[in-house]
Amino acid sequence: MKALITGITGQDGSYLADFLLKKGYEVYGMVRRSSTENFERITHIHDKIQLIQGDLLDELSLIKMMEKVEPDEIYNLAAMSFVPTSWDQPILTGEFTGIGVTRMLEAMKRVCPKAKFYQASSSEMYGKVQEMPQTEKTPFYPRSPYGVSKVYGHYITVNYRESYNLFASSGILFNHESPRRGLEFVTRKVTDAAARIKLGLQKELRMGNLDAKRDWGFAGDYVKAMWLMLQQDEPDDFVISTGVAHSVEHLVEVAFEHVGLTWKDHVVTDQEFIRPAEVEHLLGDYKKAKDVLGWEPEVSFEEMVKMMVDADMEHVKKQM
Ligand code: NAP
Ligand code: F7E
Repeated sequence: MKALITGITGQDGSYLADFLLKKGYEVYGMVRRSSTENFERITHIHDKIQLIQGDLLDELSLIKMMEKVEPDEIYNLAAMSFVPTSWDQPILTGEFTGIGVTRMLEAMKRVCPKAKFYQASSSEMYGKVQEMPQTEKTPFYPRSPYGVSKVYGHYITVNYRESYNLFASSGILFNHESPRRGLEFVTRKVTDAAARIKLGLQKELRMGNLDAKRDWGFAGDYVKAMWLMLQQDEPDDFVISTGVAHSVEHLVEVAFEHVGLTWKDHVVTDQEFIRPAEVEHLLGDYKKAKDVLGWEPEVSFEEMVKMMVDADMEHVKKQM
């Protein structure tokens, strides 16, 4: 089986590549050209995967890539994924995260219509939540240009499924984290800071809204759900979550306590990190995924935060 992953250099792409290689897949990854290589998360599998240059903005590059690979499964994980940047670059976010999905689906329709397509939808689509917990049937109310773009990507996936009979599934994934998470996202920002403060390299941590609540899971568990969605007989949409929400404050508390620090001695609120419109509380109901896919999360919030702090302690020590 051949799998094509866009966004392979990102957190999820790297975990998915690990997972598919273990399953015996030939793994192809799309990477955009840059003046320096950005392969930190896939260095350990570089000799086992094949990388092809392409960009979500360039339709022809997507067509040529699919002609070359002839994939059985396509995982569209590439996107501009950091919510605050989406207010600074709303048009580019729409191009990558929204219209980019149409470019992928069009290329697949022309080149390999029998392939199975996974779209990385997001709990950010629920935004100002209309019900608690959120299911596949909860109406969307996005609160950022990122969330709006993901709603577009989600519905164009549903539309191509219904219009052209493509096997196109959408995973509505709630926040998922790991030691490979980008440093600007709140979990990694906190675990990295806990390590730096513990090791004497940093004194304070400047944060935004500590009251926001998220349903945080482990990325390694979530990529398995992506794969399971493409092993079904019919395409469909699934919420992937843990069913438990924690506040940002609790996240900080668990991370700092793990290295013997009192968070209140170090954390400072800074307006710079307050968003123009906030998503206050996300909580997912993964019952459909459990019933249909047999999927359940395996790593708890506390285990994941400690795993990330431990990894950052090692990482920071190596830099000293
Ligand atoms: P990430 O670490 O930010 O990775 C994003 C990937 O997209 C990177 O490989 C990046 O390449 C690539 N990319 C961005 N723009 C591109 C373009 N124009 N052409 C080609 N590649 C491009 O994101 P992630 O956390 O792994 O998330 C994966 C996907 O799931 C994203 O679509 C995200 O929006 C979605 N999602 C994430 C979460 C979460 O909690 N992690 C939850 C729900 C949905 P470079 O390395 O070159 O920048
Ligand atoms: O923020 C609050 C912030 O940036 C989480 C992406 O993967 O998940 C992610 O989006 C919460 C927000 O993730 C800081 O206001 C407080 O309420 O880690 P985050 P996100 O915005 O939820 C979804 C599902 C995606 O799809 C996205 O691609 O934490 N917060 N203080 C802070 N957030 C950050 N980044 N930095 C702070 O200092």
